[in-house]
Amino acid sequence: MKLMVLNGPNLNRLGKREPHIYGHKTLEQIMNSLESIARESGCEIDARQSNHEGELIDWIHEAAEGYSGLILNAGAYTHYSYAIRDALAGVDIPAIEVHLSNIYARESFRHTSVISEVTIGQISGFGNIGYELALKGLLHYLKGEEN
Ligand code: CA2
Repeated sequence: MKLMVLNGPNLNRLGKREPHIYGHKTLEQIMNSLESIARESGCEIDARQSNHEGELIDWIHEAAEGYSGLILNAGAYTHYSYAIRDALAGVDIPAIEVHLSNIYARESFRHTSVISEVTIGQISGFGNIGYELALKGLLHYLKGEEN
């Protein structure tokens, strides 16, 4: 089983600035550890990052062809990108939204996610562990397990 993990704008700066908000680990470290956890569960992770909305949209379309699910931290696009929302709505694979920080405990413009309605769930505020929680939730969903 292949899963795509997408990270949006500025997340390539993780671990370099604002560690009090986003932690000390780099995106590469977080994705490497997610990949090994995924491997233990018998699935493959394809992790990508882009600062460009259109590229993220192209990758969402690509995920629909040959990937079983999607984990997405859309960064600030979360709060206003109807284009990313439409892309998610237009594909048939399940997506989980991740945020390192608790977006509801921050500035009011971060309290809105325009993509959560088209995801199966959202994880916010657990730092880098949020990606592992999303992986667990996505695998649970894909296996069709009961609660
Ligand atoms: O909490 C999250 O994961 C966010 O998606 C991160 C976005 C932010 O716009 C969302 O509201 C919440 C921003 C990521 C910026 O990451 C940086 C990391 C280090 C230095 C500068 C930016």
